[in-house]
Amino acid sequence: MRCVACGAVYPLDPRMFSCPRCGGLLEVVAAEPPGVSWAAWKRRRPGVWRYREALPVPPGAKPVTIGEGATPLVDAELDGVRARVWVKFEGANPTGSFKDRGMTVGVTVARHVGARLVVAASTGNTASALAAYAARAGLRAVVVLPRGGVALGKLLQARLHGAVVVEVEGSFDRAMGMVLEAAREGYAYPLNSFNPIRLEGQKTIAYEVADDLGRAPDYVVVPVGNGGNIAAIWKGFKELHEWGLVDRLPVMIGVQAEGASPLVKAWRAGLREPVWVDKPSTVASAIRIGRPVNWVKAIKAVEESGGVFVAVSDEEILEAQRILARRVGLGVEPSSAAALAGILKLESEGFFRAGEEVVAVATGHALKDPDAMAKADADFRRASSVEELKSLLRSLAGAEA
Ligand code: AN7
Repeated sequence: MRCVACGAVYPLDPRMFSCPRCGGLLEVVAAEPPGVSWAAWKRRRPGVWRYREALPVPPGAKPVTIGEGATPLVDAELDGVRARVWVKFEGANPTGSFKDRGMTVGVTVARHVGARLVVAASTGNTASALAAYAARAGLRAVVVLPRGGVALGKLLQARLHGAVVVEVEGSFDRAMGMVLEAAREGYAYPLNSFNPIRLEGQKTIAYEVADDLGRAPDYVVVPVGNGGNIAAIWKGFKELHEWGLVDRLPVMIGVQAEGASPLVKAWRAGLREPVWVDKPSTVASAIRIGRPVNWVKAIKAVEESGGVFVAVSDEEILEAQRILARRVGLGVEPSSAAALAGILKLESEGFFRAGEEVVAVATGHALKDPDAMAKADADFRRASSVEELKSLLRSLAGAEA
């Protein structure tokens, strides 16, 4: 493990969550797996564990898996957009978000090192993923959530899988602060993204995109909350590049909602540290985060790759959600739609060249957030007889013609 702040290097320790020397964030340094090639990997079933040599899992550990990863990479075929937009639909994971990739690895390691009780603060998706993987592993899960700040589907999912759900007053950032302190004092094994082992699972988004396309795309666009995912994906591409499995690197673009955009604010001001947002506010509740714990890694990913951070409004997010639902056929939650909103904004500024390949990481499923769907459109028709139904069908067929 290496400290991203001071560079100190340590042996892999799944119970070390910050640098003992300076308190900085740690990352796992993955050695080149011997004998690895696309051909060898492609002989295995697709999914996170196809790439197991590149994951920090001890040989004796039995994977806690529910079939995560292997999500579709969909050609969006968007008219009027010069770039070629692909959507990596992470909503197709077992609990409906990319968090499953991190949890399959994180919970596997937690169980292997003897953890009985696991904990995470969450805006919702981490909570539902942790709940499901802990259930699968036979561990007790506690999730700490901002009261009133979590989409209904995620909240109930966490309970469905049997996690203890703790609601706290205030924002996600307060919940995260509480979990950090309790975890540091050893009360439970934490599976938030300050745990670098979880992020190792999430880097497989990069592996799968390269596996499917046969190359790295020009750009990868990621909605950013805590900043763990964009850092994990960048790390994944860098490893593939180091190991000769892709011949170039993509440019990473981080998208935040205007009302919760500490990293965009910093970026615009030319700072390389975030400008904390005390009361983050956006329709995209998953990324309603004002103090991203992985800010160092997220800024590094964007900077090293030559990318940018962009902010999008709630209206732009909901419009992108509508486009994905009604033109592409993909139902994504608002936070995920932020990726396409960012692409459309950059496209309107002439950012992309014709034919450039852009992958939008659609992080979570629309079903997670029924209230957002209701707000987007809850216009229902009624028919009290078959005659009324026929008349409606006639008028619709007429409108078609
Ligand atoms: C759908 O579940 O932070 O930048 O606690 O659920 O790695 O934080 C969720 C984050 C994007 C941002 N899209 O990823 C949580 C949580 C969706 C998300 C993000 C989240 P990071």
